[in-house]
Amino acid sequence: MKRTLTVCPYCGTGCTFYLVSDNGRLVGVEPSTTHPVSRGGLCIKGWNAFAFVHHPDRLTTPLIRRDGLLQAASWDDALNLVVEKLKGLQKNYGTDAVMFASSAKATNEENYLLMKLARAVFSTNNIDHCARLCHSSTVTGLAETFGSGAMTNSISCFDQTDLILVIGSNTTEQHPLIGSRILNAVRSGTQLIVADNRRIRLARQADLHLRHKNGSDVALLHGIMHVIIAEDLAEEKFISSRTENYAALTESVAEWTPERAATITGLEATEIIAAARLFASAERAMIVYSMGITQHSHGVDNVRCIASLAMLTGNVGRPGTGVNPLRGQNNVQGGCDMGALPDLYSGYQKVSDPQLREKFASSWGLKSLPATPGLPLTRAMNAATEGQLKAMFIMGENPVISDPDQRHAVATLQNLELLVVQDIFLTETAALADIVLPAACYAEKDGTFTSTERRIQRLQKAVEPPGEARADWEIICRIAERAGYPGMRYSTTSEIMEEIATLTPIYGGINHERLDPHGLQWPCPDIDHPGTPLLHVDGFTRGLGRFSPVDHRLSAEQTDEAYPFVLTTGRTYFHWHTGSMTRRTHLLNREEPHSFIELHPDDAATLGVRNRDELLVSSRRGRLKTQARVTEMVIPGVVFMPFHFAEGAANTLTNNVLDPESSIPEFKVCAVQVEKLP
Ligand SMILES: Nc1nc2c(c(=O)[nH]1)N[C@H]1C(S)=C(S)[C@@H](COP(=O)(O)OP(=O)(O)OC[C@H]3O[C@@H](n4cnc5c(=O)[nH]c(N)nc54)[C@H](O)[C@@H]3O)O[C@H]1N2
Ligand SMILES: Nc1nc2c(c(=O)[nH]1)N[C@H]1C(S)=C(S)[C@@H](COP(=O)(O)OP(=O)(O)OC[C@H]3O[C@@H](n4cnc5c(=O)[nH]c(N)nc54)[C@H](O)[C@@H]3O)O[C@H]1N2
Ligand code: SF4
Ligand SMILES: [Mo]
Repeated sequence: MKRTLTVCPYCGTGCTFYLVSDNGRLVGVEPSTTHPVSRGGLCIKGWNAFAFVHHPDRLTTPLIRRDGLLQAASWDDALNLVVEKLKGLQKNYGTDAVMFASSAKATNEENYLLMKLARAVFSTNNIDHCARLCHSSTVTGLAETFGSGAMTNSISCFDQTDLILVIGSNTTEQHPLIGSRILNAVRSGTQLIVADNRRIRLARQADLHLRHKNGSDVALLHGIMHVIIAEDLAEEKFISSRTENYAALTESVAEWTPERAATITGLEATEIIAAARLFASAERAMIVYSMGITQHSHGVDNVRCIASLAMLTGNVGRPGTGVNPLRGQNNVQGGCDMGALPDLYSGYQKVSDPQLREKFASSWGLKSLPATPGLPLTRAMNAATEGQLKAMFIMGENPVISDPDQRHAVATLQNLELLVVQDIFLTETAALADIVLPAACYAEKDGTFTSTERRIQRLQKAVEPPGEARADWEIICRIAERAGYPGMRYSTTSEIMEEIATLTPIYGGINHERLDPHGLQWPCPDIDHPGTPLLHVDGFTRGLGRFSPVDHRLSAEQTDEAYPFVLTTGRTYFHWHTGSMTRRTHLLNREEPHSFIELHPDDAATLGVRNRDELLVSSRRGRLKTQARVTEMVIPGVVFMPFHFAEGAANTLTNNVLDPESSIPEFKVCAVQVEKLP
């Protein structure tokens, strides 16, 4: 038996484990007892992370659509066709007629290379990835207020805090090993406020559970800040020495009495007052948030309010404090760090800055690089519908199931003149492609992932990829080669990391050797730097922290007679997003085999619905059949669906309306009708 230490391919918590293999086949997983985050534990997805790797559905050869059918092809034919078609479309319609979608499942090295391929070889800034659907509101909101969009503190801080506010994060299910840290902290006396109207596991342990209406976080946070200021609980010293624009904040929350906030949130004014007093009384308070905050048409405003609350109470820059957006995918932090974003190179260096363009161009052996920022992924989908975008190269994403408004997403992808999908399985998206490229999965390659606490860690190859599947980085390099670009020849991923380090100040001191055994946290500017567990200690990345006041806006779609329920969507413990991996993992799929919808017992009674009844759910965009789960997890008037299931796909219902600043879709609120099927 061989044991290979590597990083979990599921969530951004960043647990490491040993893949156990026997004769080239994976047979199990063993946790790492010394790792600072997993500490000998794993969640059920981690324990089962070997199971999909040898699944018979794995893609083993390139496929080209001929006579309407995807047929096996050689790598040479497939890659020649990719390059020929992309270049041809660019010749006819301009370089920005193509879009690259990178992958938070792929390594840092691979994300860096795909962004280099887009910019250096295909001369477009049209590159983005699923962070657009996820924490783009964070990247925008925290860059403005703090100067850096990442989690300010470290996971170990949960052991050193007095109070944790969990707002819009189902931590025990979605970041299980962080969730169990929070539960441990609560057991040893840390106070817990949960602001989420679902009765999630953490809510049952909370000192205060705020079940406010979906989409009302700005009102809630305004009400809380109003009370803190009115009752003189603000941290004046921190505000005067470390921040700017405070007067504007006080003005913007002046009218947000708890009574006014109560009418919008559906809470009692006393609950808002209690939350404010509890939060402000803590010596060290941590804020944890995730999709309940970001996935709104006012997601950036939500993030701004969270940043303001932390600064107002002096909770930034010390252990056990901070603003902690939990990043979702195993390497979505890395995808952002590597510049798989339309306006930024690696290390958040702006494409619009001529000096930075010059730096990247000269390192990449080019005279110039494109200057105008590219399209965010969600806007690219719209541009494709309208015909401005002609081709998409999608590496490791499955938008048919994960994008809002499925009918729109499918029509868009079908409207393209060229769709290339590079995945490990023939997903619903790959099934629509003109060319499919088979990729190696995490267990079959090396490189690095960056976890939510900015910890860059090494994955190591445990087994060979199936058939002719190749690591994403090798495929990207071969495409560059065929396109006639000589600057992408690497024999190892560590050579790629050396290049990243020279161009990316926050990764300046990173090389593969230094990452053993437990990785390093960026910023790590030089080779002697020990890494940075805590951001904004003496000053904010941008200098002074900026209070950014916001106006209150309702969610784009409100309920009415035809669509009387609020639908909110999210996840379950057992499945991963579009299910490509977890639905092919027997033990996980057995636990949660069907699409379902959570419905409050009062609503069920009104509709005459019993547990497990088949329901028809419809919105202005589409309809689906699913199974009722009658439960007090949700409040009356709100229904919840996970989006993991292709049959009964929640995204047939969701609303493709975007936050104007971050371009994130409003996955957390739309209006639906629920009916019992005869
Ligand atoms: N098992 C599993 N784990 C995962 C994933 C997975 O698919 N499966 N995905 C990963 C990824 S990429 C991500 S981004 C994270 C997401 O992790 P989370 O954000 O924790 O997960 P969600 O279920 O999307 O939403 C969390 C909570 O937001 C609440 N919510 C909805 N609307 C509102 C609102 O208006 N205000 C507030 N305050 N709360 C609201 C919901 O009730 C829900 O409990 O999970 C990661 N971990
Ligand atoms: N309704 C609703 N929709 C949502 C959300 C929501 O809360 N509600 N959340 C949104 C969020 S936060 C996110 S992050 C997105 C996620 O959306 P996606 O990123 O589209 O979802 P995944 O299923 O994680 O897709 C990852 C793909 O990568 C493939 N893959 C795995 N490993 C590799 C590899 O090494 N190489 C390659 N090339 N491919 C690989 C998998 O097979 C899979 O097809 O969904 C969004 N959609
Ligand atoms: S908590 Fe996240 S990283 Fe850890 S084992 Fe579970 S899915 Fe993997
Ligand atoms: Mo995500």
